[in-house]
Amino acid sequence: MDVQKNTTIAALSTPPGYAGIAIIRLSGTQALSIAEKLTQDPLPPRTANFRTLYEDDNATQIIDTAIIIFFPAPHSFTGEDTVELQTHGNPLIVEKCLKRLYQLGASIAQPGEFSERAFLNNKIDLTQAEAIMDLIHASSEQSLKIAQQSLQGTFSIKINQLAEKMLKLRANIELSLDFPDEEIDFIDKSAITQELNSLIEKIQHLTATATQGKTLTEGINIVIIGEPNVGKSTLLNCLLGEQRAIISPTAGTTRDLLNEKMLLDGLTLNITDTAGLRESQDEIEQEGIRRAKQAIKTADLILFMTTAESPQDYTENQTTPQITIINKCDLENLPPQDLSTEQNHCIRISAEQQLGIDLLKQKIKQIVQYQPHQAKFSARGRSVEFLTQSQNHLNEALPTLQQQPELSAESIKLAHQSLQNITGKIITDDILEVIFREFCIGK
Ligand SMILES: Nc1nc2c(ncn2[C@@H]2O[C@H](COP(=O)(O)OP(=O)(O)OP(=O)(O)O)[C@@H](O)[C@H]2O)c(=O)[nH]1
Ligand SMILES: [Mg+2]
Repeated sequence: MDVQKNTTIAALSTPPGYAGIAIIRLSGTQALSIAEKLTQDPLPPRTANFRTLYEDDNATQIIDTAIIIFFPAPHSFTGEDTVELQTHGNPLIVEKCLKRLYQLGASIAQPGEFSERAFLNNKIDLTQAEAIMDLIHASSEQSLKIAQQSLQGTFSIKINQLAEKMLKLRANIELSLDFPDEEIDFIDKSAITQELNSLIEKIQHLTATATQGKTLTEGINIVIIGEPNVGKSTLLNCLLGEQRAIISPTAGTTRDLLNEKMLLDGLTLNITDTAGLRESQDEIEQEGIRRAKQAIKTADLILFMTTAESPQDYTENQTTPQITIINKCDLENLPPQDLSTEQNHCIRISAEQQLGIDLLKQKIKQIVQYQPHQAKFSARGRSVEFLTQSQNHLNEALPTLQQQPELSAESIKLAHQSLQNITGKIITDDILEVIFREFCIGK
């Protein structure tokens, strides 16, 4: 871990730019002494201290006046001594102030380093750290609400309760291994089987709830693909309700990937419009097609577009859910319609005339099984993967329980470890690095 606990970090925590105030945060063992050198005046704790900030040791050059609050460890966000400086919101003042803080011994904070320190000092666990990010970036009422829940620990509590039950169950099984020949049956095997089944049921339920939380928190990645000129960009514009992409009757108009977000009943759709797929000699278009194929790989849902005049199939994708969209129904005088079968999702629309768009939206919600009321807390894909992994280990524990209980105990141990990855009780430095560096500076 590159976080050295003895360093004191400083960064602007409010957005850069012009504003009423700007908040600069300092955290670490030197936070107070550095801040007192900046003000040349003592700073009593937990008080709104009105002070002058100086550029030099002689207190001749004034940077600004500010409200300064000192939060002594461990009662601060990071768990370390923390000082918050509320200066006037001018980027020049902020720059001068930070420059002076760095001169006095503070280091430049990495993105997410304040939250990382809060995690390392056990002020929050990993799901709560992620919830802070989700809270800041929530784009709908519902996603805001569930991020608040996770920040307050709703998700962590459920994980910890399950983890506790797993530990107990494993201990019971191991107890039976230690006394195999005892007359007293230390464990009632049927009770243990029952307990394991109940755990499996609970984890299934939690995975389902977490998946809803993940869908609401992260949104879903939708990629629009198809041959040139079928109306992909027209559909993007129609969904967004604005003329975002260039539309033209010339085949091969779009080359770059166009990413846009929209909300569908509180659900964030990250939509990508792509270059039309065809054999091309044009180098730029070839690159566009390469990028389109790359985007397909990370999609949660593919919208394959074709036309009512000559409907085509797209069978290259076998893994990601797909909706075939038959566009330009107006040209054939056909009504918009849901043409889905058991095997295929298919909607006929006219993107230009805006016909059938609601059918498409319904279909999207159906495919991602969007049930916002079932989302109780925010969650990340990472957590859902570990929950699934944990569930798989529990399932493995069931068949061996009677004959080889030691194998069951081992599977339950692995299931327990998967859960600990979610809250960060076991975590490697490189994973932490990935999680926290996605935060913004000053958070
Ligand atoms: N009649 C009719 N025309 C449409 C419809 N949707 C799109 N078009 C027209 O089809 C042409 C191509 O539309 P685009 O949205 O640029 O198609 P695209 O699939 O993005 O094409 P590329 O970017 O070249 O791959 C334009 O002239 C649109 O006005 C539709 O529903 N009905
Ligand atoms: Mg286009």
